[in-house]
Amino acid sequence: MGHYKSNLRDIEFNLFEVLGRREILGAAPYTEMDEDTARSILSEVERLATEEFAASFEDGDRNPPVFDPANGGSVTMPESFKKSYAAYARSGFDALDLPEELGGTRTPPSVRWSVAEMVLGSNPGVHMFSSGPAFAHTLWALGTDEQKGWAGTWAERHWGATMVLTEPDAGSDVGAGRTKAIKQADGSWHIEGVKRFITSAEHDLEENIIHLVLARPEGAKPGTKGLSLFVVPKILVDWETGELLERNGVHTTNVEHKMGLKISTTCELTFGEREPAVGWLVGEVHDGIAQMFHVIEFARMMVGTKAIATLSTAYLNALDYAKSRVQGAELKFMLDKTAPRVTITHHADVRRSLMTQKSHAEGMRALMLYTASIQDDIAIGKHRGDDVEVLEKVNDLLLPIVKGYGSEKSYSLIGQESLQVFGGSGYLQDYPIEQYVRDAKIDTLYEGTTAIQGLDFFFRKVVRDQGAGLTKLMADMQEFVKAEEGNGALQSERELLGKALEDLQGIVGAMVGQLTSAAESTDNVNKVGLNTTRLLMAAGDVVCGWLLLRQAAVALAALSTAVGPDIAFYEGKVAAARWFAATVLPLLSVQRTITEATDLSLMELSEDAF
Ligand code: ST9
Repeated sequence: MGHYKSNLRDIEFNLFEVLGRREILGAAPYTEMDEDTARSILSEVERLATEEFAASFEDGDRNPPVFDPANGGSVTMPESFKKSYAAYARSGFDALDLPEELGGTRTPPSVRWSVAEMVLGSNPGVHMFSSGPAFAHTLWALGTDEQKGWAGTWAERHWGATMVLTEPDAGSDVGAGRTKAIKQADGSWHIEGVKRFITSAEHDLEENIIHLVLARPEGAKPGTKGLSLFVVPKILVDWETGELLERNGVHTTNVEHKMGLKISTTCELTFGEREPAVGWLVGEVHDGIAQMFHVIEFARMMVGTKAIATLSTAYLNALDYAKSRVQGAELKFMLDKTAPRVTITHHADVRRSLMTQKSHAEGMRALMLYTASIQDDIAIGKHRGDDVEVLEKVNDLLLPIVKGYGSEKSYSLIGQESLQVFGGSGYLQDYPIEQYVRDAKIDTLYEGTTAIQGLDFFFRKVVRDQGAGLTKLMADMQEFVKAEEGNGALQSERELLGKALEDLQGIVGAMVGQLTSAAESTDNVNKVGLNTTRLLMAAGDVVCGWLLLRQAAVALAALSTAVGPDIAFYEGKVAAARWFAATVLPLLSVQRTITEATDLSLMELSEDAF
């Protein structure tokens, strides 16, 4: 048995019992995807994830890729991982993203992210190295007519891909990038500079890798708005015939040694040092940062999904262990040294821990799939010619929550709760949890740190969007608070949600006030900065609480006719929602008090006092 424990029952509950995805399957543009096809894809992915992808998870950590700087900066991947990767490529499920023009079957985002959850939970490297087709889709969407043809070749040949933003002195601050682009007489560009932390930039899984690179054309303005996006192949291509030509002047000059996620190569890329690194401007327009954000938005959703998937399998591993580990007597017999020893699921603190993990893992899966369902509705609405602006704002608002809240909560709960259930054994490599902890830490860092997600959430998704997404989401949550679904059984939980909503509004209101007061003294904007991460996490708690309670209402209704294992499943859904409402939502009022009381004393403290 591999390490990965899936929860397809819960994925299908989200899709078909809560989010009503049956209605959108078969609707244009997803005419090829009916419910049976979606269910059979999900069941086959679950099989692949638990068997073939999971098979190399541990080996990829213990025997990571080998970098050979002497051999032109080559990387040899472990044989075990090559098999897992090939199994995904063979399945064709890594190309579900693609339009028919690129050989795909249009699949709604909710189904695609359900697939992604299982692949990412089982072996994140398999998903990340397989991003080539999705990147080709980006070039197809943004490129010139000629470049759309390149995208076709790229997808068909299954070449690898990278997103190339970060530099040694330009991490969160992408606009500080110094990599140059110099225009050539034939219309191509020469790229010169060093990029760092580039995921999947070198491997021997595919014959070619296509880099999407942000660089600054000579004379362009500073900051992100002066950056343009270039397509730079590792090996140059005759795009007419698809023939591979000579090596391009982009080389991997280092592969980092990391705490976790060791199977994923994190590379330094040097452009134009030995020979010219030739690139082409994507779409022949200088709109690099906006173009790159097509990829970044997708990647942020992916990172949140990876984190949530890891918490889910960590919880299910902890649950299995707790059901078989016998230790101590029940608390009520604590004074009787002869009392029977019991499995640790009988201990109150273990139950607290397990339900904390379950409610967060399932709440955040609900958050991820709800976000994906909004993406379904946007795509279908656009296809019909409907106005989808508000839906787009809701999706924009939810993305930093999926990424920032999803990664922070998952990492801390895997370390604090899942591992802890195993006692000292959790610290050993005999169980997968210590690797989960190491592999999941990166999720709070790459694709924009949690601090960046918090800034994005408040300044861009709330203030700049004039609350459009937030107002819609708040209204939907308010409607649930006032509704009578669940036959009154969830009355006190609805009240707790209503109070948490008020507190969330209070936090936003306080921060808007702090921002407004920056007109009198610009320093006051730091009061906002002291609270952006707090707001992001508070918003995550409220949205997850709402979605769990929606699920509980569905589960309560289903319980009247449920039979067999469904009874425990639905009871578990109701219990998780009640637990979250009772133990997490009340904490919002403390966060509100802290936000309202924020002053500038921390900012005024001298550096020496830290
Ligand atoms: C990395 C790799 O970490 C990690 C693993 C990768 C895994 C690979 C696999 C991924 C698969 C992907 C497949 C792709 C498939 C796609 C298919 C789709 C067809 N939303 O606020 P301003 C734009 S890589 C949208 O002034 P600053 C916008 O254009 C490294 N757009 O920013 C805006 O203009 P306007 C990751 C946004 O102060 C412009 O930027 N690194 C958003 O100049 C300027 O905005 C990072 O993530 C947004 N949320 O710069 C960087 N935000 O305002 C983190 C901005 O006119 N740093 N734009 O609309 C940041 O995000 C900073 O906030 C900053 C600030 C750089 C944007």
